[in-house]
Amino acid sequence: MSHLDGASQARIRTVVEDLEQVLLDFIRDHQITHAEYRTATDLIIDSVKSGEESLLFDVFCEAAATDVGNVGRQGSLEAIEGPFYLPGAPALSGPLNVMPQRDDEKGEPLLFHGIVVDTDGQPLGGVELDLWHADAEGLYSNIHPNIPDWNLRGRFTSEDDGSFRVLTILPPPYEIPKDGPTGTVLRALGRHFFRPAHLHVKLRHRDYAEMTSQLYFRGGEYLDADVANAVREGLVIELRTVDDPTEVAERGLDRPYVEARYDFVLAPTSQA
Ligand code: MBD
Ligand code: FE
Repeated sequence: MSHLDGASQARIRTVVEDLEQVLLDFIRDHQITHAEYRTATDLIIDSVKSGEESLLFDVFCEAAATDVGNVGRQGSLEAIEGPFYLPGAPALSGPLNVMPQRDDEKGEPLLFHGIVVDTDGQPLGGVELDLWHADAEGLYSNIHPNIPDWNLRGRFTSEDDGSFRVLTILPPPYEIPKDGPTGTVLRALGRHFFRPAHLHVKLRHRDYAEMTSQLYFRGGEYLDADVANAVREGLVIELRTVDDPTEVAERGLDRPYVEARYDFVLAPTSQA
């Protein structure tokens, strides 16, 4: 088993040889010295070893790759996964799924709901939604310290009518780790470190292509200035504040919350 299993020999030759040529031209065009070359490779190695995972590349490049995949796509838009997805999040039980959280989890309650359909608009039950996002401090469990494992990470399933509902908290705009190598690069470029508030979600069903989305909130800070340049119009959802006591009580909640809806379209495996 190698990383390149599944890629055709022709494709590998085409893209790897072109990448090689681009980098060689780059080195000559900019007269990159050996010291600069080694600085770059050390920085890349450090960014991985220091636990930033793919952060450096995800901030600079991942959105371009998802844009390529979205051209002509039949399912909902895909979005960047970012560096902090982890498989194996706790399975929640519906119909109102509650994300794993601390007793005193900070942040406004968020009810995120919608339906999952196929490309003909038929509701799809049994779709696994794998949701993960930052806490009110902008930190991710299992990545940043002093957070219970799997906090604000959970998997749940759409109902027979395609609907899903999950109760969590509204994440804030997120400052990416700025004390590591990626931060060093961004600082040197004079850029800030913020991403707009977002939810990450993957959807899976045996008969459909797995997809990765990321949703942002209308009116939020940094929508136009995402350090990862990954916001796309179709990924921005509306937030509605629910503070009518009757409506709050009907939901079984004890304080005002915000609600957001997004409907997903899954594409068949062969023609995502
Ligand atoms: C994130 O949460 C994220 O989504 C990206 C792209 C980069 C860093 C942290
Ligand atoms: Fe994120």
